Amino acid sequence: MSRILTVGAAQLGPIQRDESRVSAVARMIALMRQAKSHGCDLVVFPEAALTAFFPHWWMEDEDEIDSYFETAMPSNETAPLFEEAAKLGIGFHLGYAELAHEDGRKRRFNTAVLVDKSGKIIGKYRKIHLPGHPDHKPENAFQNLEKRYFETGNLGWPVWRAMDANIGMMICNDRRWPESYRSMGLQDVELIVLGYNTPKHNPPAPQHDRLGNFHNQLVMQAGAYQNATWVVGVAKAGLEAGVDQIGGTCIIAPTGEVVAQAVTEGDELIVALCDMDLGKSYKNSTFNFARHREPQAYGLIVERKGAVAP
Ligand code: CDT
Repeated sequence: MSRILTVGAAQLGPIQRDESRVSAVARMIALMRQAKSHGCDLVVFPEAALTAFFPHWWMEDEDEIDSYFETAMPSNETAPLFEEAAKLGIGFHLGYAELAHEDGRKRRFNTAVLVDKSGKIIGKYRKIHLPGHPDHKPENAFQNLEKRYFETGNLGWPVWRAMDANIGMMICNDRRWPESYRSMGLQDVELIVLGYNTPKHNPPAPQHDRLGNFHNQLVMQAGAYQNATWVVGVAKAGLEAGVDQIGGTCIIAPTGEVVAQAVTEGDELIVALCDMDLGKSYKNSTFNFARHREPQAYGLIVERKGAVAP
């Protein structure tokens, strides 16, 4: 008996600075209904899916910064998404900026939740690999201020048993790092879901610009194959608040092959029937970790942060 999870990847086009959360949620509800009509069990939305991607501009006013964050999930504005999910009987993954009060202080994280078919949050992940810089760089066409607006995630990479599958999450820049996938691979992950906001232009290294879509697929295909897991990567795409972002939302099998891919830079749903047992032959052979990994030789990976030349 195969375990088929029908997964929808719900790419969003741009959300402009003046677009309300209510409007963004309405767009996601439309995609969720479309996903249900295609028989989806789970629909995956992008990173920070409720607003324009505000790390692209400099802000100093605390209240203005906080206005992009959620203090509750669900909130008044996002509750309709949870209610619709419960009504339709469909799970979802949603990325958002989280303002928490922990350890006696205000903390900000780039967060995603996994919600089951009853509309209940069953998993939370906080982004670990924050790209960019904490300081203002007015010489750049736009900012990449995740290191200013977010703290490094403090929840690790848990894997949850949900919908008869082992499901994990990462967020955007995490997908470029093999450690993210392996941390979940070591928990027998079968499906990794993630959202991203990836500009076409990379101010510190414009020579990379022509490779944005290639690198997007390269890292997710490698992560899928090397850990024998499905990977679903979902973009917020198109020209948003002056920043042009890649699309390329895709669903990748444990074979490393792309099985579905978006063709626009707007709101677009793609769907795949994902057999959660497809990775088993890899996990039993080439990537039988228990038999073939050699952790005693991997010490540097956790001991050392930056590269040191010989
Ligand atoms: N949101 C996010 O993490 N974006 C980064 C920007 C590019 S840094 C090369 C990303 O990894 O796509």
